[in-house]
Amino acid sequence: MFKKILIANRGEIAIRVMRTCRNLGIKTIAVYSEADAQAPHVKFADEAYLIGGSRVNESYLNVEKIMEVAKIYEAEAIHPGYGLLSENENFARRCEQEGIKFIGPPPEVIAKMGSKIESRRAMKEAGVSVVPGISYPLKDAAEAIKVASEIGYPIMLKASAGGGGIGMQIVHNDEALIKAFAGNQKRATDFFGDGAMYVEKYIENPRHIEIQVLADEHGNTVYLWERECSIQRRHQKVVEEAPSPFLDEETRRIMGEVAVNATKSLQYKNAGTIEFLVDEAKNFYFLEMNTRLQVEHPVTEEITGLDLVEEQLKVASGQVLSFKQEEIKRMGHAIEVRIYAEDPKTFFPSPGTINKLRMPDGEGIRHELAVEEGSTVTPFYDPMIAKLIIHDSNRELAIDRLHQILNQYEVEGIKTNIPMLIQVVSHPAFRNGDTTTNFVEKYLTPKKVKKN
Ligand code: MV4
Repeated sequence: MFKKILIANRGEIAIRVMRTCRNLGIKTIAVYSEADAQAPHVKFADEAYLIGGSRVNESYLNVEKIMEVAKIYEAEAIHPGYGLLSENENFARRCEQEGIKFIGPPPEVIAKMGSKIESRRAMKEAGVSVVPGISYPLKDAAEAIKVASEIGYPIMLKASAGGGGIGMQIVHNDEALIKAFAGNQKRATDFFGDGAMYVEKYIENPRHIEIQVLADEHGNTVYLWERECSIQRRHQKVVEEAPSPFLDEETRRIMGEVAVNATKSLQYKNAGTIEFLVDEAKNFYFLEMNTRLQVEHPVTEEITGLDLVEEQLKVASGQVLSFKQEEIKRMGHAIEVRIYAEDPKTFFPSPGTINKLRMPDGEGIRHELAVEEGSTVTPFYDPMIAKLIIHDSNRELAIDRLHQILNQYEVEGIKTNIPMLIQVVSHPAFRNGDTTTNFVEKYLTPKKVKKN
């Protein structure tokens, strides 16, 4: 096992990774920006080094500076957390070249999964069902129209380098497709430096269900059940839970086995997630593979009793997976909500100083905090300030507890999305498991009322 690692991240995930390191006796190096001089992750680490200005390009994305710190202070490995450099193949390769272990999959796999077209092709080859569509870049709008006529409208025009809903459009007819083509290509080029696009059949009312996989460096791969993350707002996840209230045992097992086979065929290593769209008839289609530890990993930890960061560290240091598929537990139900510093009316970030932060503790209640009382939320970074994870013996009880605890949260100085979270978890549709990707639109968006 490693003796000392660097955590190339900030906020709750940096602290989360360091907590496991501390349990395992691994020394931690934090890096931080000027804005983060007083941040909790800096205080929590064994050593911490300033790497640049407040903007991420000057600090948390500053590869040269991070590598310099890693080498001088003798980090054996780097954990990238999520976001930032976590899915940057060049960073992973650079670590490899410097003889520092990147805690994640090999750079070639990161690159392949970063291209939606290539990942579709790889998954198809591995026998995974993908959404009907094409797995090569479109030449022009005329070709797009030809493909659309074959698969039938509505379709989705997607950027191969896309993410977070950018470079993605639903299209209902030829005329709209001609319009969408040029605009979407420009957007993709502006955002990702890559205008390559492809077409998929549009799946209506889908659920987003993802399978957690874990692979060691000796060919052993397992799946750690699923997470359902269908409830999102503008491609930002709001609620994540495990198990999915929608899946039956048979579909669950098949999805897990498909995910493991795909992971093996990619020669994937470390923790990863295979995302599926699941339609109303429970057909599932590969969507994307995330080559990192995800924000919502705690719900998987709660139901399996595993520590995913510990497993990542073990396999990255060359250890063999210590359990078999049949030994993986599935206990009760876990739900995570993300607490953001945002104005509940406008949904814009709400920067400021957190004067008060109180929340109940207890059995089955887990907080992953990015801040503490007195912390300042700045406009430089993601405004997520905490995650609340509830684990109970079944979904009904977990929802009841979650509702109660959200009501007891006391946050002063900034606005938060807690009112919106309470609306979701107290909604009868949520309790009924009607957790499709349209949830927020369908149940929480106020309808315009006509006045007489
Ligand atoms: C889709 C889809 C329906 N059909 N693809 C959204 C983010 C990006 N990663 C893929 N997304 C979608 N792709 C086809 N062919 C619907 C979505 C989608 C969605 C997916 C998962 C969770 C929430 C979503 C909200 C809107 C649209």
